[in-house]
Amino acid sequence: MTAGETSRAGGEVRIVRASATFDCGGRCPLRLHVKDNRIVRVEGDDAPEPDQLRTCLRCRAYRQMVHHPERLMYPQKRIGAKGEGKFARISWDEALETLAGELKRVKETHGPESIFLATGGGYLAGLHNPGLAAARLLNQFGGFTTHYGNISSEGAVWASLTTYGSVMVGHSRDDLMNSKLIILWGWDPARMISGTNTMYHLVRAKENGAKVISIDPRYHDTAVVLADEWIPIRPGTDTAVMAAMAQVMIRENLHDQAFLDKYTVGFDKFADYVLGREDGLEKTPAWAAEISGVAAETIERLAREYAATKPAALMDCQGPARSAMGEQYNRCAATLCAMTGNVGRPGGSAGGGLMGIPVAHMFRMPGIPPGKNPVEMKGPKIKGTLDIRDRVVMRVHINKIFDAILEGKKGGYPADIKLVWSMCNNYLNQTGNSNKAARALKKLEYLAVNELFMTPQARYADLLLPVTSAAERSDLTRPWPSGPYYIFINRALEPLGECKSDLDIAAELAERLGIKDFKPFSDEEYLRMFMDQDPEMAAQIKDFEKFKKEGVHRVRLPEPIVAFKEQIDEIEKNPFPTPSGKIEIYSQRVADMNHPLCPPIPKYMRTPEDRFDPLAEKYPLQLLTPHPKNRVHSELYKVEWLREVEPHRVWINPVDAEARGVRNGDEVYVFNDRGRVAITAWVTERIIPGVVCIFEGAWYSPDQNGVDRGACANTLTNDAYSGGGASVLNTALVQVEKA
Ligand SMILES: Nc1nc2c(c(=O)[nH]1)N[C@H]1C(S)=C(S)[C@@H](COP(=O)(O)OP(=O)(O)OC[C@H]3O[C@@H](n4cnc5c(=O)[nH]c(N)nc54)[C@H](O)[C@@H]3O)O[C@H]1N2
Ligand SMILES: Nc1nc2c(c(=O)[nH]1)N[C@H]1C(S)=C(S)[C@@H](COP(=O)(O)OP(=O)(O)OC[C@H]3O[C@@H](n4cnc5c(=O)[nH]c(N)nc54)[C@H](O)[C@@H]3O)O[C@H]1N2
Ligand SMILES: [Mo]
Repeated sequence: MTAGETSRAGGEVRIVRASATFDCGGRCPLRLHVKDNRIVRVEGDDAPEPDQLRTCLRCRAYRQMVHHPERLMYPQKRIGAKGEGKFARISWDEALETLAGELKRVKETHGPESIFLATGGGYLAGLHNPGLAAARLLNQFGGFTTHYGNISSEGAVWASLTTYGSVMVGHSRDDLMNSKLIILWGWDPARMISGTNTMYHLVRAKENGAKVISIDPRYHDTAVVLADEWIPIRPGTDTAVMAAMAQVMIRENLHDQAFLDKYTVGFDKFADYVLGREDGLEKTPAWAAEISGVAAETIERLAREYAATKPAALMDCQGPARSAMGEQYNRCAATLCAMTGNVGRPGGSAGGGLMGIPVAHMFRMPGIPPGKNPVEMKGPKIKGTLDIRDRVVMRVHINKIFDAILEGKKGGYPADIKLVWSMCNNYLNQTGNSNKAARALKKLEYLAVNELFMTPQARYADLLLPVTSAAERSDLTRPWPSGPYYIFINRALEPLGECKSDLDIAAELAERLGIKDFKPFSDEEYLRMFMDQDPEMAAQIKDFEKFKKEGVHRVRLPEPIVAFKEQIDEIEKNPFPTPSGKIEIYSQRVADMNHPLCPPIPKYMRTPEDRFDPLAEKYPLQLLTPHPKNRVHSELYKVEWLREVEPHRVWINPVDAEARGVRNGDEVYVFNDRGRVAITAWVTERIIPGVVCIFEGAWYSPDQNGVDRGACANTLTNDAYSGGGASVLNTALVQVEKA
């Protein structure tokens, strides 16, 4: 059907070019068929090969989310106990008056630092970006406290900055066609999206003859589809295996010494560690086998194959790095990429775990800048990620938000938090230790939540403000830095119910707080301005109306983008953005930090709640909590079509299941000292013995006995962070028993 045609049921159907704004790494161009202010059908990109950006399963179910019967449609205030979920409808007038009053009260009684702004990645577009709007409002109001640290990837960010001085360490995905060997090291892009067409390019690379090896505790979907070999590994032990691969390469002289001499510093110190000259312990394959469960012969073979096959792409990512020593895995992966001379080469890779392409400045999110935060301007400056410990002074680590609410200044946090204004996140559900988070939310004086759904966090609110979905707004967006394309979201629907965008909520609140001219322009005027003022976008997109009509602007790349190609082609002219100008296998900056958990060269180190922790006697299983294919974190949880895709289950190996009398489909408890979840068991050899897996994002839903019937992974995880700032969401010991 094309625009203007009549549908079978009669009535005009419009086709609107738009996109969802999820935090998934991709961005599907969508054609929304709209009739009577309802999306009646969703179609994807209609560009021919090879341009077509393939639509994901989540976007195909988009209309069930937008029109879900449980969408919040009007403002509400709490009438029951905190967390009980009892609310009464109120007017926008009352809602905004109350929130304005609470903000003033808390600022006057406790100071602006007692106001905490909790934002997240739920809406990744520029104009209506909730965090930007609220930060701008609160800055003008007197300031606020907030969090620092990327919950997704702080380990990888730290590793990339340490090693390369840049976070743009990826290649455009079409460059996979140039690889002869692709190692998926903790990377499963069939499920998570590292750029909309990543799987398409991986399949083409495979057809082109590339060998694909997957190293993961799970035999995941990408491995099922593509891998020639699956190398199962125990969680948190990748760095040991990588160090042993380096040992094999050095012993057999397989590494690229000329490359190391020219482009890196500190390889000798890493070699001292690997060969045991530093600590008397040689990092042999036998040593790594004992730790990781990967056979010594496999490690040797892998080292030889990776060193000999050129070019080869070692693709490490962020999942294994979201753990107690996570950054070491990305640091060591980058070191192997340098040892094999694969950095800056087509078909190679730089490691570092982030995969952002170095033209990402083209894909900066346009938006209204939030200005300066008076609360932060008072205190010590927040420095770069490398100085992570100093940053704690004025902000709260993202995995410590709830601990900060509970402990306040006495606990070493920058403020006694009294009021939280939350939007675009569901951190009760999505950061470590949900039971503790629930206690913290009960302790608050006031919690206001802008939301589309009654999420677990929204249940604890004193005030609920209903927000529009991306289908109800016009905006500009783009994928994560993997592109390369821009998207114009045309508004498909009039706002449903009484919903408003966060920007419009902030603007109305501004009036009540005496802040003038908060949103002087219309949406359309703003979007035009963003495009004109962004030099890269203005250079790309000449015709605003055409872009709007087509909904997508594809950036033509003359050739695949390769991170650090300039440096490798001509290091004299183009040094790496590190202090030494080279790839820092040894980092003096890290050495100067003198942090016991941040060695200046990558190292395997033991951690709390690893397999050797005495706690393993009580809780012998390691818990993995990867991202769900049928949701984006906790978003889309209510969508029935997507629930059918994959029931929420705990993966458990037959060896572990039998030892506990558990059969496939049984109800089980998974538990540790932090909490207990009830969930169905999936007994499968797709996960190794000693490890269980619960996908993150299922909604926390404790019963009267404190058993989480929703089986949220974070009921079991820890609210700690690593030396480099990674949230330790993949380091938790648990036990399983039949329910
Ligand atoms: N469908 C969907 N896509 C998403 C998201 C989503 O929620 N849903 N979320 C998006 C976001 S915000 C992010 S940050 C990215 C996250 O993307 P990633 O960080 O890549 O994803 P994860 O699912 O956490 O983990 C990736 C893989 O690491 C493996 N793994 C875990 N621990 C270890 C280990 O110690 N060693 C090894 N070798 N492997 C290990 C897991 O089994 C999993 O297969 O995904 C994005 N894409
Ligand atoms: N155990 C475990 N936990 C994890 C992870 C893991 O690997 N394991 N991964 C972590 C990662 S990488 C991430 S990025 C985080 C994600 O953590 P969150 O950002 O908290 O996750 P979401 O579930 O995406 O929550 C986004 C919320 O924003 C709402 N929303 C959407 N659009 C809008 C809007 O326009 N305005 C407002 N006000 N709200 C909106 C959605 O309804 C949803 O409730 O989760 C982390 N949690
Ligand atoms: Mo993330």
